Amino acid sequence: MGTYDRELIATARAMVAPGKGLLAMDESNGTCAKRFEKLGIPVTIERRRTYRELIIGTPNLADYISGAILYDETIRQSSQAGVPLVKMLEAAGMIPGIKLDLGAKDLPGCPGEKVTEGLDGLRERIAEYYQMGARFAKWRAVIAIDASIPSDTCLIVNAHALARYAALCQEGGLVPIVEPEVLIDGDHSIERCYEVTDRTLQVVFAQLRLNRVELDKMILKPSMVLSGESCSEQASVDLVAQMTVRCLRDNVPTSVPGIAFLSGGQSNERATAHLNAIHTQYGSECPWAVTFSYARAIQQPALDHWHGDDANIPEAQRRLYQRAKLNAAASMGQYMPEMEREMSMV
Ligand code: 5MM
Repeated sequence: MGTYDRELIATARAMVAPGKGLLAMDESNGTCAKRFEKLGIPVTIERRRTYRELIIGTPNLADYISGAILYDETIRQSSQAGVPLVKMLEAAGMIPGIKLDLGAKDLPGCPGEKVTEGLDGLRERIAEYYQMGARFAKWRAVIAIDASIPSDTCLIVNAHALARYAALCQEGGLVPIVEPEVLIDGDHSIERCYEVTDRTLQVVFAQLRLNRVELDKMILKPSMVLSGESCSEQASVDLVAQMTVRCLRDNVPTSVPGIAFLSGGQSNERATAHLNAIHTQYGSECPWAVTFSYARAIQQPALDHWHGDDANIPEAQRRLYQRAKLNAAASMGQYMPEMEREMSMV
């Protein structure tokens, strides 16, 4: 038994507890800047702190959110009242998580492809974040689709990094979220997305095994199998659910306790409807807990409403809570599109 075995199993189970999902709020400063600039919100450390406090301080968010993925800056910040944000999360009943990757950088020799960096010094960083209260972590690899990519080079180096990260997390007491994101960008068909996602997951699980990652102590955060964003023929909700579940069943061992999808540029409503269809149509084929780990598809209505104006915080929080509630309903196959209308009328 490893030092943290029992704790890792308990944390992984709690992350995908029935009726709950994860909230990704780990935007790096660059991504956060792009989202703030679009709305004319000043890109300052103080505005980022206020926004993150708005999210964490949303009343009763733990009804539907098991844990939140933080960015390095956020895990070190305190509320306006001086309470560390990580303590606020814990007190509200949510598990603190931390983004460990340092971003996707150009992959030499492979035009248009990226490799995620951050392995150097990772053991020491994990020890520090564990001390600060983090109990799980996230590392995102990005896989782009084009006629000639992804290359095997891109798939292998990214999967290797994911596996090295995951093994270090388990050694240091953090449940690794393994996130291989096949990007929605492009005009590819859903069949092509299936082919790439299938190959990606094959390579990822081969590397996880090679690096002795214990599959019962991790969470997989995949993208759904979707038509490319600019493909003229967009797959139906049912086809997305069907092909996504088929791809996962073909590749994800039953020992993995949970799958928590990313939203990956889908509209809020589509991300919720797809998760719901996975449960209502194909739930009996899923041996793992299946839920969400959305960033944009939960946060966007709140960010749009807040708009940097603190007078808007209570309504922004209500919108965040409602989006979390709808996704939690979808994670149990209990979402209905009419609930969207009810949400906007409250
Ligand atoms: C919050 O976005 C995360 C990536 O941020 P950086 O690119 O700035 O590092 C991202 O990893 C996110 O956690 C997941 O992709 C899920 O987010 P979406 O918006 O796809 O649900």
